[in-house]
Amino acid sequence: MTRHGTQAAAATPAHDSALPAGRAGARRATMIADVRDGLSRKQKELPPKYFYDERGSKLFEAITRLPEYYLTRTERRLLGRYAGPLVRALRPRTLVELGAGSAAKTRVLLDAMRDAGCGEHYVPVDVSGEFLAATARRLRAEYPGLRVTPAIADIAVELGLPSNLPHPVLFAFLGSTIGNFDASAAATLLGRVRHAMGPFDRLLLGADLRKDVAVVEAAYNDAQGVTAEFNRNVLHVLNRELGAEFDVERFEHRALYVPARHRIEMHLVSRQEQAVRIPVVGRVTLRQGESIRTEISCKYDRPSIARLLRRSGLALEQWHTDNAGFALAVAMPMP
Ligand code: AVJ
Repeated sequence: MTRHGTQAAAATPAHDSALPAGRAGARRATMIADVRDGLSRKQKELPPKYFYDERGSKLFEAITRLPEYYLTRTERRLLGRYAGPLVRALRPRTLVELGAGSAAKTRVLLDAMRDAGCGEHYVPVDVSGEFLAATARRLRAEYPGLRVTPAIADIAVELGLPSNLPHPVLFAFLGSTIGNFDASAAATLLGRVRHAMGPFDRLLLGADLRKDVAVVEAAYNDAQGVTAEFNRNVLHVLNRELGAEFDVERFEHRALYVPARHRIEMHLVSRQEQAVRIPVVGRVTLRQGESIRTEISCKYDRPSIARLLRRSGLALEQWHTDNAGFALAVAMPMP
């Protein structure tokens, strides 16, 4: 698996060959704390950020191309229509993208900036360091005049932005990733963005909207089972990175809409009573039918987005939507 020589392999865990020992150690410590905390709750939980190792990132890419998963293609259509006018009005010198992933939609914004003759600096922020490095390399080749400064950070904790970014900055938080955070965590996160903003900076936020429950549930229960594999991938990640002993086949994918909370929840349901050994963390037992919640994906409407922004010190300035039920919001800092 690793391309390290034996010496390096002895110094750093084999699974983290692309990362320096310090960062790998920090990721491991955070993961242990997250797993210990999450799996000791009454409703067991694991944070969705651990889906995204290389395999998980590829599975997510495959999800975005599924017929049932309307979010990505709807957002891209909206971006195609509104990125140009937004960029021409704002003339951003820097684009900061939170949760950048493979930056597929980023090109729409970068192209608009290039066409308007205004973008100098691109800062993709993501937890997945491997993916980020590959993305940065590709974009540097595609946009020769562009400075690309990737920031590896868990945006739930900090944004990890370089200091002295040239303003105006356009912050983009796309894909409805905001939906992975409950209301208070989302306000904290957007408050962090607000804190980094100057008066002429803007936030472009992609948000999935409330709609027919069957349509939303189908998007998270695709016929090909890609989402199920994506969901179970978090167990593969814990097995590899912590030496956990999850038998992945003993867990079933479930995604259901919880109307009272306006959100999809993804769970891994234990097919049988079982005990799972996780080194350092300990032994975790599950009853038959007991689940681990692996993700929430909140759905919004205009008032709930306006409220969330207000709680974060931001004001809703523009709202663009279409009939597929996805929205692009533009927010400005409240003075
Ligand atoms: C990347 C968090 C926006 O919640 O729709 C896709 C992740 N989970 N299918 C989402 C996801 C299951 C996705 N986000």
